[in-house]
Amino acid sequence: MPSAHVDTFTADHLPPRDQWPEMIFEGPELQALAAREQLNCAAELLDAAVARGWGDRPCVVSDTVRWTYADLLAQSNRVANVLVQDMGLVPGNRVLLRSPNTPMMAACWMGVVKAGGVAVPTMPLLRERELRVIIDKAQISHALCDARLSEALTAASAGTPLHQIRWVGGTGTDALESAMARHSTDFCNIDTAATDTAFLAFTSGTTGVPKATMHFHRDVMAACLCWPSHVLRATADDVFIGSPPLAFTFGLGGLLLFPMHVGASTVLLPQASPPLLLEGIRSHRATVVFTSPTSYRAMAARGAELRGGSLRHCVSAGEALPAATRELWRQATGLGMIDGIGSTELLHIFISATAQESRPGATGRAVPGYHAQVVDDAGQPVPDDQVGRLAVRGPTGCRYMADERQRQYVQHGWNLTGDAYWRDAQGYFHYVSRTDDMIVSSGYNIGAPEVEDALMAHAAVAECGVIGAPDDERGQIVKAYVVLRPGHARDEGMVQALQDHVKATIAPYKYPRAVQFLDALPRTETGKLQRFRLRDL
Ligand code: 3UK
Repeated sequence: MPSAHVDTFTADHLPPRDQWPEMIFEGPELQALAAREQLNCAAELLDAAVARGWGDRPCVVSDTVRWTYADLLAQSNRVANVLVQDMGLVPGNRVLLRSPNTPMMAACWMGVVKAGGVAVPTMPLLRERELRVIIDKAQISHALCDARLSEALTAASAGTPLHQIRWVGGTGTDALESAMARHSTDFCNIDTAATDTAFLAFTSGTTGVPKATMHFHRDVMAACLCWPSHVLRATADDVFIGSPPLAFTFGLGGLLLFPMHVGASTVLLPQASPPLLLEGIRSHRATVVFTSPTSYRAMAARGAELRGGSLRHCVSAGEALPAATRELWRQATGLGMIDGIGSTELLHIFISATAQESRPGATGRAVPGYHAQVVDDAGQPVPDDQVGRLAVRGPTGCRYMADERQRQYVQHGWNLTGDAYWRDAQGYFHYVSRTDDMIVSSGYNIGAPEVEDALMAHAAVAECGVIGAPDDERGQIVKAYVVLRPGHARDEGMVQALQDHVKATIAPYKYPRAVQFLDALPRTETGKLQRFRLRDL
């Protein structure tokens, strides 16, 4: 396939072919996709939408902006012209994007990809040090950055290849919008190969140097054809909203790619803490929401305000959805939930279930297009009901840019997500823990999330995190860190009550022998509990 990348950096840093996962394209749509040699996913999602007659439909919306598909196309084309004509972008160059979720960020993502650039979206909260690692690793030459976030990026770019920056909302000669105003709303898309890299997603890894996952133009379209078509089944009348940043593939898919694929609109909130997300759902009459289990738990307190409202689909991912949270949400709002496990490596969700087909305690079944199995340490499938390592393959998969850890994530052609799961006879996959979060106490295997789930069903518990703490006698003991709801005392009586509650809910040997109260739990920007930081306490 003729690559359009003049700058061959991403192609040069792909993992060796024999370390790629085996890719599967099942069914007529994915087969047709696999057969296409040239493909630009931004052209596919945007130019094609307007050509299809969706030009006047609302596309990206915020509290201050309401762009149709035609508007987003015009803005993206202007961004592409600025990149190519003013900033000297050559296809294959990496372009760092740094902004909260806004319509302009959507235009930047599309503009970069239309111009054959490789988008590298980054989380707004990253600091100079973290940005520098990304700039060095991806050899970033260009950046489009929200002017309010200029400080860390300016500092991080010193002495790196990053030499071209335009500021969104800036006022100087290097402001993006004033440059855009000087350019045409027409742009001739770069005819990239389906297997040219469209964007790099850095893992929200809790330890070690961040890894860059490489996603082709084809991968973007493959993701649109799987989970959204088979599980979410949204339509052009849907209004998407949610909290994950566009720099997190959960947010990129859920809040940009998937709504555009069906001609729907998406509400981009620069800040989406639980109260702001709840307000946004109400004021924009959103029908589809993407957020984390923790956020649903927090919103449930005011869930009555959403009852009988616009919401139809509530999607939870990023962390295991505790059965208690699903139930709390149903009681508060009357709404079911779609749980789904996805990963940065696989781009989006590969095991999931509709609200109707969900089973309490299970994530769901393999999404059509993906195959999943539970394997032992040698990669051999284990019988149903037995805990092992989750292995997945399908039309997307892990490609770490120049990273030895590729051999850990991909083995025997399967993606190993690092999760312990078991499958039941109906093909539902049940989450146990991260493989390295399994607690072994007196020879018993105990998954931390199962204990958290039990604790969370107690009325006094707002949030909790469970780890294995070293113990001379038992090897490890179950230790719980608990954030109490307001009005509950942090005393011995509460410790006893929580322990008794767990013993009465799950097998008594799983109860937390140690309980410590905290004001808040350590979390990543994507909302994941950082168990390693609990271990360090
Ligand atoms: C965990 C879950 C149980 C699991 C993601 C949807 O989370 C995403 O990507 P990350 O790379 O993390 C992947 C890991 O997170 N996980 C995610 N969802 C669930 N565990 N139940 C779930 N529903 O350990 C997985 O290996 O940050 C999620 C879509 C795109 C994503 N990138």
